[in-house]
Amino acid sequence: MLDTHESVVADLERRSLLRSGALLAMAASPLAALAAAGTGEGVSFADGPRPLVKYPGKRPLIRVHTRPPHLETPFAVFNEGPITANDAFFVRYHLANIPLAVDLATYRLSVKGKVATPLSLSLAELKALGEPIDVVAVNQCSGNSRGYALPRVFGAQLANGAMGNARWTGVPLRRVLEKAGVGAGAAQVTFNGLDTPVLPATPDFRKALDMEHAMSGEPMLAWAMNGEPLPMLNGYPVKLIVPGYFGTYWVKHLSEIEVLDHPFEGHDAAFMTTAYRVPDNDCQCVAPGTAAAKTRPISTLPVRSFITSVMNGGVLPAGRTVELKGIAFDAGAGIKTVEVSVDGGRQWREATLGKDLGRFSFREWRVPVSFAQKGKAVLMVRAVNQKGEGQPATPDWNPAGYRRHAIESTAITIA
Ligand SMILES: Nc1nc2c(c(=O)[nH]1)N[C@H]1C(S)=C(S)[C@@H](COP(=O)(O)O)O[C@H]1N2
Ligand SMILES: [Mo]
Repeated sequence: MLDTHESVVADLERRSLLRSGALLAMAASPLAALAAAGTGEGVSFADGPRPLVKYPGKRPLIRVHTRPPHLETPFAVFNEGPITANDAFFVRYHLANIPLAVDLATYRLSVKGKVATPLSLSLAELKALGEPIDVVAVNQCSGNSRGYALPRVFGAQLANGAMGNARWTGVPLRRVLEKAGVGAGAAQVTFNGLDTPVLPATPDFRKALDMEHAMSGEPMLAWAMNGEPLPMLNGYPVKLIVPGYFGTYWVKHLSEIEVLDHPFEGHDAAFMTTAYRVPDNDCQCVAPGTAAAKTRPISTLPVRSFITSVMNGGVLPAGRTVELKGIAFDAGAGIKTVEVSVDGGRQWREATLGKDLGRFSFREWRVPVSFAQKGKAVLMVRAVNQKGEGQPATPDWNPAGYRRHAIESTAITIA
């Protein structure tokens, strides 16, 4: 597996180097910004439809970039069911030195800092800490759907496939911290994985949670995803799961947990203190094109909903009943209602919710609809959670293009 992966990565790097000159020239062209939407994935990319690429353990996924690997799930996958298959799950890394294999004979998870007893746990020792728990939870990248931001923003131009829903098995983070013994002055806990930067000037990828959140019983250390060991590219052998929070906190290849008696800061805190921040106000948004006066770390998932059974540019028949199907999710209050419009938002009808797999999971929905007339139609879906939170009709904006959660429209043809 090591060889295959290395040669795949090397080959991809060569090809992406060859192409990068041409791509840069295109991106710089004023016409690039005008490139039309309307492909299946619907993002106005300067370089046209995005190629699929095959990595070890994965079916062909959309190549966002290759060094480090950044792969998006083709949207049609979300119509296969509420659980995202391991081989279809998206992949995101920030640093190019990623582990291609992890030897369980030498792998250790260290727990250190302001603890009574520092720990160094093998995977077997971690598993022996208590009864395993299970949670079905959505991992969504903060930048999911960034490619739709208007005005456009820097960062990976993602469509809607930088998310996935899986059943995670592991032990609560609290169990591990209790075992190490956390002192009274503990403020934050930091998490580091086995991936490292290529250059010393690049900050390592480390994340922090407040002590209270870390001890809440919700964050967990998972070794299994949908009943299988974690795929290498999704964080083998252990990944931090933070239900309801954006994927940036879900540290992969977790190797180091450190308890601090002060807020996390310094060079290696950049992914908390510089990146992954949102405007510090209620909407976490600013006027399009402006900067935020004050920011805070991104945190929980807003309500989102998607139609999965037909995509932009799709065709549905006139004059008979068809079933629309999709998914909705939030940060864990749970989805209360899903409504669908087939006339561009004038009238809405309630969908029937599918099986409840837990409050952090995708919730499936279905609704029968019919179209009397042939021609163009705009489908829309909106969800409300148990707290009464919904989705804005027009997208709000922030400089990094994080947290898109507007009501989505799907333009189709009735034939
Ligand atoms: N070790 C490590 N963990 C990481 C990252 C990373 O770069 N390195 N990226 C984070 C981000 S931003 C996201 S969106 C999720 C993506 O999880 P996945 O690649 O398993 O889908 O991993 C998170 N955990
Ligand atoms: Mo992310």
